[in-house]
Amino acid sequence: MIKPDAVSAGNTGAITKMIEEAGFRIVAVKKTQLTPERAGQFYAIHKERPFFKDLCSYMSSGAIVPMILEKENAVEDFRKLIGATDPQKAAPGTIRNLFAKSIEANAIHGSDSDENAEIEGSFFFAKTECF
Ligand code: FUP
Repeated sequence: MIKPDAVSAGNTGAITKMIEEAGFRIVAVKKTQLTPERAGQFYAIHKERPFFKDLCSYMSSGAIVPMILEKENAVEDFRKLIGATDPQKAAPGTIRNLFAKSIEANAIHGSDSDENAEIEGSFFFAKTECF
């Protein structure tokens, strides 16, 4: 999911190009916006964390671009491509190193397991929207 800071900065195209050049196939993609409630559902795992409320208001502050991606070893390879959560710690050349503004507005989200990729994919897309 390309997050509001990166979409509003006009970086959707540049980030999508990096994703495709890294060998990922885009199975589904759209532009949409979350309500604070839906952002809270997406990040429910963090609901007890001090940053949860700010995260929900940030994640619903503008358009996002969720995608379903396909590749061998996709979860691990995508986490490498996007870099560490905190852009200050993200390796040079990673998406977060190049485009993130802060630990909260960190440009992009990637699923952390195959199981969560299934759950997060169906959060945004019906099976009939996947190619
Ligand atoms: P990641 O899997 O890299 O997206 O990172 P986490 O699941 O740990 O965190 C999810 C989101 O919570 C981050 F993308 C941004 C936000 N976050 C904060 O705003 N502050 C923090 O200290 C940690 C995470």
